[in-house]
Amino acid sequence: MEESRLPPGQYVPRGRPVIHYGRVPTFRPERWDFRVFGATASGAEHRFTWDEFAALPRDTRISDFHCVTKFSLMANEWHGVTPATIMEIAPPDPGVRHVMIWAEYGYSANLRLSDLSAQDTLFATDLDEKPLSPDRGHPLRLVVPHLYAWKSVKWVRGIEYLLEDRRGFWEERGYHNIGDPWREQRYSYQEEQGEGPP
Ligand SMILES: Nc1nc2c(c(=O)[nH]1)N[C@H]1C(S)=C(S)[C@@H](COP(=O)(O)O)O[C@H]1N2
Ligand SMILES: [Mo]
Repeated sequence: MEESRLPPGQYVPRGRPVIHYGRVPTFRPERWDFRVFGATASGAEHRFTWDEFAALPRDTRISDFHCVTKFSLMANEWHGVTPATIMEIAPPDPGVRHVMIWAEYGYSANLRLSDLSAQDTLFATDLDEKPLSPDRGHPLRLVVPHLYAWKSVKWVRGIEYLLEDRRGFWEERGYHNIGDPWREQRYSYQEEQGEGPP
């Protein structure tokens, strides 16, 4: 049932809001790359060109997502590349527990490695059987449905493997380091011991 699928304090709006900070970037395939860097297992950075990324195997995930401003978008069909596929090609050092997801213009969001490798998390190229529109993150966005949607980074360009947790763009500006909507982890003042960087 719809209600049991809605985290506390959330509502389903009319229409499908688009929300982000700053401008919509222009996609230039010849300049685009996806970098996996930081504490990789090999110590080297792995770089995918757009053609390489587009040739990776695909999966589909159906999920809801929840913005901290309280609207939720239900039953989105995302199609794209699983983090597991990328992590097989460019694995993290065994000491890695956190990642920073990087996007155009320096937008970022930090995640626990376990959130990145969760079953429902996907690097999406398509929404509801169509390529992402520019304002929804074309050509690639991360979708982390089990965390507030600021973690679902649009126009994503890379993963940085971290040996120590660090706050991303909104996490530095007063939002919760973890952001679990089922526990209403909206703001950093709610963080308990161990939920934020040391
Ligand atoms: N690069 C980038 N990704 C972003 C944002 C942003 O400002 N920049 N905003 C986030 C927020 S707060 C939300 S609610 C969702 C909104 O996704 P939508 O526009 O597809 O609804 O994108 C997230 N991803
Ligand atoms: Mo949001």
